Amino acid sequence: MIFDTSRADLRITAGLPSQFPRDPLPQIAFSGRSNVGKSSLINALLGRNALARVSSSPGKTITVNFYEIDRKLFFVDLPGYGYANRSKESQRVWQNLTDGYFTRNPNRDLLKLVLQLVDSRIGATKDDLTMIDWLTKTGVPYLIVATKSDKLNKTERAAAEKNLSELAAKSGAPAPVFFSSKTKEGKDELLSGIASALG
Ligand SMILES: Nc1nc2c(ncn2[C@@H]2O[C@H](COP(=O)(O)OP(=O)(O)OP(=O)(O)O)[C@@H](O)[C@H]2O)c(=O)[nH]1
Ligand SMILES: [Mg+2]
Repeated sequence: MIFDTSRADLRITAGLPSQFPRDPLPQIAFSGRSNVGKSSLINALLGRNALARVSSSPGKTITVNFYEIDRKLFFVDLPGYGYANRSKESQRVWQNLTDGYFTRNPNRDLLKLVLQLVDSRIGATKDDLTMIDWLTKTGVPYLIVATKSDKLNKTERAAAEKNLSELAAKSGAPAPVFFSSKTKEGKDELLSGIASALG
């Protein structure tokens, strides 16, 4: 599918699964830890500076944000996980929304691809592994995106490539894509991965 990334708008900010859109459009979801770079990736893919809010206070907003692209598809910014100072209540809200997105989403069959973000400097955390395991088990197609690649030196890059490639191979996922919202490394590769997932 060819889509015009310059035609994009925030359509829905859902705090409850009942607010998820019913429009029969394919969805591409962005999942990962709070602060991993989900909103920055969405902005980079859409060639915008500030459509998706880049947070100075990570993990504050617990919403699922649906960006409608060219009236053809949704980019879905899922709430970040692994935020250290999260209260029990906000953990419950996160769980309800995220479980809701994957299990009670009226358009679950239109979810074509999950971009599972992992901070390339930190590597996969326990929460990332839980998410990857879960995506593998449910059979949702997903791609591991190693974010903030501009922050790695050569040695760190080689180590991150080795670790994340092994993780992807073990999980039956495609090779990870290294991405930087600063240098735009990986942007074209991700856009073509999204286009091919849309068929
Ligand atoms: N150097 C560098 N910094 C980045 C990159 N991507 C994101 N950041 C920074 O990391 C911080 C978090 O980025 P966001 O895009 O808001 O992360 P998020 O995953 O959307 O965070 P939440 O919405 O809180 O879950 C911001 O300070 C960004 O400027 C990158 O590729 N390189
Ligand atoms: Mg964000």
